[in-house]
Order: sequence, then C-alpha cells, then structure tokens
Amino acid sequence: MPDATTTERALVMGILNVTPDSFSDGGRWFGTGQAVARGLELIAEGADVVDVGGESTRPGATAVPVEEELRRVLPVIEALSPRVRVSVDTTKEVVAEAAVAAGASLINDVSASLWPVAARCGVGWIAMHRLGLPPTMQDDPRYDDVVADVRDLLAERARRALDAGVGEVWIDPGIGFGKTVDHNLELLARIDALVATGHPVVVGTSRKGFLGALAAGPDGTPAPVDERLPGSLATATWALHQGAGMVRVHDVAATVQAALLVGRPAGGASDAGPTLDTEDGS
Ligand code: HH2
Repeated sequence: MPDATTTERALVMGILNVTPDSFSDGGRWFGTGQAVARGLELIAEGADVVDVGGESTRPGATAVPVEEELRRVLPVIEALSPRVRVSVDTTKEVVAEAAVAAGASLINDVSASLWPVAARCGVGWIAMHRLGLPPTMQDDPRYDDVVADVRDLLAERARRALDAGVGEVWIDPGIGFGKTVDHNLELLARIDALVATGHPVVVGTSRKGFLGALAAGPDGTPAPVDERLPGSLATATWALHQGAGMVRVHDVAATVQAALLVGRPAGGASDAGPTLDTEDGS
C-alpha cells in the first residue's frame, strides 16, 4: 500500500460516506452495493486511501448508534480493503476495532482520542482537531491563537500516540470543526506550522461550508455543494504546496492531477512521470 514516503506525490484520500445525512453526498451511497460501487470509482480515479464513514460529523448532525454504524461500514470495508488502503472515519472504539478486523488499516479519528485503539490494533491513526461537538460546534467558536492552539493540541496527542506505540500518526487541523471562516483561512495559510511539528499532515476542505460562503452569490446565498470544486481544489493544492502529505476529498481524479503538479520539481519534468510535452503541443 502506498504511503507518503514511497509515492511521487502526496496522497489523496477519497471520501465514502455511507450515511443518509452527510453534508455533501448524504444518501447517495447509503446502500452497501452503492457504497462499494462508489468505492471502486474512487479507486479507479486514483485514490490512495478510501475513507469509509458511517456517521455524519457535519454541524448539527445527530449521533448514530453503534450497531447501525457497524451495519453501514463493515461490509463496505470488507469489500474494498483487498483492493485499496481503507481508513475508517469513526469516533467509536468498538467501530474502530471492528473496522480493523474487517480490513481497515488507518483510524481516521475526528475526536483525536482513539490512539489506544490504534496502538492495540497495530494500525495508523489520524488525530483531527475539533472544538466542541457537531450539534453545537459552530456556535461562536473562539481561540486565543487558532494556529498555535490547534498545533499544540495535535502535537500533544501525536506525542501520546507515539509513546503508546502507534507507528503511523497523522495530524489534521479539522477545517470546519468548531471554526469560523476566518479560523479556517488562518489555518490554511499556516499549514506549514503543522508540517513543522514533524508529523505528517492531512487536510480536508472538500466542498465544506466556508468555501460555499466565500463563493456566495450577490444575495449572500452560499454556493451549493456541487459548485465548490474550484475552492476545494485550490485549497487542497495550497495545503499540498505547504507540505501536507494527504488531502481528504470527494473529487479524487481532479485532486490527483493537482497533487501530481504540486509534487513536480520546479523547473522541469521529473524523470519518473510522463513528460510535459503532449501530442497536441500544449
Ligand atoms: N471532515 C469530515 C469528516 N471527517 N476527517 C478528517 N481527518 N478531516 C476532515 O476534515 C474531516 C474528516 C466532514 O466531511 P464529510 O465526511 O464530507 O461530511 P460528513 O461529516 O457530513 O459525513
């Protein structure tokens, strides 16, 4: 399976929400068959990791019982994990453990608290920052210094995970999780500060609300989710340019193209990739 050190470009994690209520694609891949088919599409588009989640974390989302979350994600993980690296997007210990038994090798943890499970199961762990919980996290979030606060919390969690024996620890600023538009932009402008901790960094901006707000129409209506690809791609590219090792996205093919460009050495084509001369001379 590829990792950040062996591929020529940063990694692209494709989002697979097996939920009826996710903010951008809720209900589209809710059945197991639909979800597996979508996962195969993400693989065909070039996803290095497919992130399977059975509980929406969008602002205002309600919690899903364990049994229901297991029912949603396990068959999808079993079907996809022989073909691609699978992460499980969960905050529940029981779900994380069962997902690993079903084939997941990375725990994507928006609560930044499941490192003991990752240590016990011998898998990788993503620690994401959030302030508050989904039902209320967008109600007036405040920080002393958002970049320093997020970086310090993540560095502390990463250190604990490494001390506990987790071999692969990623950190993620948690764009949109208890953050205003300005907080998100400040964090995006300082991804380099997270990279400087020495831990590999994941960033997820794909189709998120702040992109809709920034691209609002003249009457202030946010751009709809299916019109947020330009902002999604721009912010993913921006994060990669500052050294992020992985981006979590809905639009995998477009992001893989961006990742290839950002990874290309300045001043010419790399030996490893296709040349920049094309048949149509462009
Ligand atoms: N964002 C979401 C969910 N999981 N995990 C990481 N590591 N980083 C993120 O930024 C992140 C995440 C929210 O996006 P999405 O999965 O598309 O929506 P929903 O939570 O509504 O299912």
